[in-house]
Amino acid sequence: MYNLKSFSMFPYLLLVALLPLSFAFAQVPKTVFVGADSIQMMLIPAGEFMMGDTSQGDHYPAHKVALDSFYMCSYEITCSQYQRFCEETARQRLPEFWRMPQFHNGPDYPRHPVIGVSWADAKDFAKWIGCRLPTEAEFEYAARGGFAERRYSWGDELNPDSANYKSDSTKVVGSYPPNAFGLYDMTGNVCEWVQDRYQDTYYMTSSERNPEGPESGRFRVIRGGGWHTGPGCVRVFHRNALPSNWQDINVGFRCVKSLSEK
Ligand SMILES: [Ca+2]
Repeated sequence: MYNLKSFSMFPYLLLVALLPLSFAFAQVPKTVFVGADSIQMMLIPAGEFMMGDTSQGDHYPAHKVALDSFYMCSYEITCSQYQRFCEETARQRLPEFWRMPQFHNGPDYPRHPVIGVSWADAKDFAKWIGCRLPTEAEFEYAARGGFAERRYSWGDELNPDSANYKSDSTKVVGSYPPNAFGLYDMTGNVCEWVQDRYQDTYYMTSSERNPEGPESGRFRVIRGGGWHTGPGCVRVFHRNALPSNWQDINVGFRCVKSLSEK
């Protein structure tokens, strides 16, 4: 039974109980750097959002998803970062379209996003820097930048000044303004491989918490639209997919890291 003395102690006990929790959050930096090239990653806070859209398509139905916090690369992985990976791991296979100037891919374009990499290439790079590919849900949540029910990362109107799409080539990463999470080119420049397999009806059965995609399927999801895609593909909920061994002029990637991963 509580007496007056124990009741008066309650605020102090609560403070003592919460201190470790607040201390833990205070220790989480907003920005971290990974790999030999000190690749910048931003903290994406845990939260819930409505994934998908109410219109017809494989992005239907819109459904609630809850995600844990994670770090995500501020920029798409560049040619120079991928070249270093190939050199330091003695990788036998370079990307497709490497040293082809018309695609701005290779050592002459160090700050352009690397293209011509397969899903496995992207996954290997991510592992090399102690990271992984984002899940499809993590990508859409991060691309929305905390904004719900928007058609594009920047709002509801298509704006060619906000992203590189339907153009002649990739551009130097970060050429357009970042979104509200401090991430660049989540829309456009290159489509980006994510971890999940593709299934057009997956949203009908997707789990609500930290979904990781269907368990089978030959195709892997690509997200965000790229320089070589039209306006429909830059919608923030738009889904697309390719065979996992495909190497494309319009597809690159970026990485994420869970807070629990060292
Ligand atoms: Ca992109």
